[in-house]
Amino acid sequence: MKLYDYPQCPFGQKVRIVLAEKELSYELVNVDLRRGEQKRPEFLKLNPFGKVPVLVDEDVVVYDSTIINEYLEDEYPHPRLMPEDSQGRARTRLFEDYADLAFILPVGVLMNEVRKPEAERDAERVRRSREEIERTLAYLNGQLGEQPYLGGEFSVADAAFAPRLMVLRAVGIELRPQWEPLRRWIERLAERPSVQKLEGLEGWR
Ligand SMILES: N[C@@H](CCC(=O)N[C@@H](CS)C(=O)NCC(=O)O)C(=O)O
Repeated sequence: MKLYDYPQCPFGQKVRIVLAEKELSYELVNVDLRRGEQKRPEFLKLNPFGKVPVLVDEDVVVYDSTIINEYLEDEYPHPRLMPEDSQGRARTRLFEDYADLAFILPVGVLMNEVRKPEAERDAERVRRSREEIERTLAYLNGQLGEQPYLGGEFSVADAAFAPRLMVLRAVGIELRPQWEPLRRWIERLAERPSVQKLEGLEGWR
């Protein structure tokens, strides 16, 4: 298997967690986004959107992190990273979609702002992304309750949140004292070898 990816891409990180959890070996092909390699004709043949990650498994080409993770689950079902019942599967898919849209994106916006010298930051963008992240965290805290992971057992939904949960402190988001289930979940995720070996978080953890 080959994974076309970029170390700092949180969508690629979702897929790398799932590959590690399933103990699948693969060749990592670095697509340098800074040099626009994702828009070269040979890469566009793999993914017409010109984005990483892309997985090539023999003659199967799959792009989009959520669809890649579903393919991996279908093709390599052990260990299971999705519930078997349709209700649980729908819930897992909803959480994964929520991670992509309501968490990965605003944390990315905040990371871009925090990287800039303070005088150059867009205060309104910082305020809006912080607000969205905190709303998401409060919701997740409520959803977790006493469960160790989002759907009870570790799943692709936890894998989707994990990379960006690892950088919260570095972007200045503090967990509220009443978010105890959330804090315990983040600690549990940080202990998983699949999360510990993630590349692209250097300087942020
Ligand atoms: N929905 C896609 C999003 C992938 C994505 O946005 N990848 C970014 C890097 S993190 C990318 O390749 N950007 C390059 C570009 O848009 O030119 C997924 O889940 O895989």
